Amino acid sequence: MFEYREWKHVFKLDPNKEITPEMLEAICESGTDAVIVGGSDGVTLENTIDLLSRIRKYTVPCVLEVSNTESITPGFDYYFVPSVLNSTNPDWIVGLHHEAIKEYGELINWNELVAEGYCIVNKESKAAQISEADTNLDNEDILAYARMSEHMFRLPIFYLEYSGTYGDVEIVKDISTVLDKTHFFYGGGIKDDTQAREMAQFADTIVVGNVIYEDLNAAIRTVRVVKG
Ligand code: 1GP
Repeated sequence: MFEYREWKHVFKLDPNKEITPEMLEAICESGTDAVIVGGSDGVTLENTIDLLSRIRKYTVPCVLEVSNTESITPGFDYYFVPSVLNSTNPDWIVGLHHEAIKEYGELINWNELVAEGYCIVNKESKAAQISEADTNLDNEDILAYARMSEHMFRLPIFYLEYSGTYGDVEIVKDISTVLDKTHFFYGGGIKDDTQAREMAQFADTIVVGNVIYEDLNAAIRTVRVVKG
């Protein structure tokens, strides 16, 4: 049931970005462990359903990373729900979640829902700006969020989000030493196989996003180095 714990490599596709059928086929047939559908802005019910139905031609597991309630639709294998632990606005930690559960709580299949403790560290990223994240963090601050995820809230996933920029491998290494039961996702700025290999040494799962749209072949190569 919690097969995501076995994933080493995932691609993240943004429903708000164009992708040709050929590119999508290359991604879905690449040998990656899963495809996450998610983005920071412009995610609608329409573009989410469109991307889901196109991905469903392939056997790769498919996850919706929920960024707003309007675009939630049945048919995904999992629903990853981020809670931005370093947000300064409670809406992004529990507020929007509370509203959604108040309205749809009866309908939610809790077995498909996986909470992610997000720590967004790239100040320039859209994700940081939208969620009003406090990115003025040193390594001890980040480690405290990782420990909080595992020991205090017992979250299934801790996600270190560098979205758009390549992160600091030392902090990724340190996080890996404090997480045991909580699964560790790293995402941000992976553009080639060397970077994929470097982060995959320490993160349980690496997430590859933007480079798909910039250099598809480089994106595909990140699968091979991680999956062998
Ligand atoms: C974004 O963590 C993912 O949510 C991946 O980041 O787009 O920078 O690869 P990139």
